[in-house]
Amino acid sequence: MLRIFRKNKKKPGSVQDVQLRPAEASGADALELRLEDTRRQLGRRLGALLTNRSSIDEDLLDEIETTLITSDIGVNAALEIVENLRAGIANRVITEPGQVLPAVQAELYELIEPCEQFLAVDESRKPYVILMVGVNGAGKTTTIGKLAQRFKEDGLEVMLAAGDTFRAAAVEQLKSWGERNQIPVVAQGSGADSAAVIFAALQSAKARGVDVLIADTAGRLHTQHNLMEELKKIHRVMSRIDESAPHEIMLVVDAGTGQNALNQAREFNQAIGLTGITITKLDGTARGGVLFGIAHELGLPIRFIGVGEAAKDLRPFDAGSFVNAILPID
Ligand SMILES: Nc1nc2c(ncn2[C@@H]2O[C@H](COP(=O)(O)OP(=O)(O)OP(=O)(O)O)[C@@H](O)[C@H]2O)c(=O)[nH]1
Ligand SMILES: [Mg+2]
Repeated sequence: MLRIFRKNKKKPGSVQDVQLRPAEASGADALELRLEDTRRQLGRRLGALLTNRSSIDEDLLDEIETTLITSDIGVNAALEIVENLRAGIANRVITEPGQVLPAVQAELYELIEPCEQFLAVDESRKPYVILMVGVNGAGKTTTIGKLAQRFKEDGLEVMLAAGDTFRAAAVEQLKSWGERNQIPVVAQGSGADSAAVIFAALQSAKARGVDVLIADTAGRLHTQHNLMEELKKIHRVMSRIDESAPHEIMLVVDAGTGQNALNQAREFNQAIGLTGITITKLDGTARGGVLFGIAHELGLPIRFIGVGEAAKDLRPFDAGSFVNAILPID
């Protein structure tokens, strides 16, 4: 049986539905507030372009294109959006300036909606194995802690593997999340072989009938050949115990790195094959537009977005809420 993590999925039937969707959280937790910097960068600037316009001209389309590109959406995605607007104008679907902003919103939604694919824990896989990868400081370990807590609240039995054996502090960081939430953490001393730790954890998780095993790994750059080979080795030793494992290879990227996050996604995907992405620190950056660039270029499932430090701030990616938060239409 497939278990959908967070069952509150409400798929918007049309672009109109998206605009009418209520916010999931209110007050300081509202997504709009958490994504304020990106909203200012993208939504407000687009809005300002369109106020007091009496007609649509080529200059306006150019300015929209520039705004999209400078909001980290990426050149290709920006060009495509503006091309579609141009077609809408030619077909007379868009006839007045007031229709432009909703059309951009619809374009952004269409672009990113296919990436709204919630993480589904397949309960026939025991354990369901998630391998977390990414560059240094992206938010891997924090995301594991938040995820583990949420799985546990969802009634699943969770185990963590301290596969970042480079720094003793990394093991401690994972252990403290585990202790806070009474979640077992399999670890060995620093300097241990990462693949060996993860292998032992998977054996133990299987023996104990744990539902979900999440494996942490040390931060690395795709250019560090040995470290990328290490990830492949981890993959190989896991499949010796369960040939379908890992069931999810999740890249964690820091939204604040902008176009670099897109590069990381491209490179890690090429090197080891990703099944999902989590984008963190959207609460502290104006560069959230990069999600559209990632969606446009890679089309990988965007599993979660991180909008703060607390466990509740790791939210399943919901395309409609995301687009509404950064480009609200009054
Ligand atoms: N504001 C904010 N901070 C976050 C978010 N996610 C992670 N952080 C912070 O980012 C910092 C780095 O997070 P880690 O989880 O240690 O990153 P990591 O990828 O495990 O780093 P390495 O193990 O060094 O590769 C920590 O201070 C986290 O609290 C987020 O969504 N919002
Ligand atoms: Mg870490």
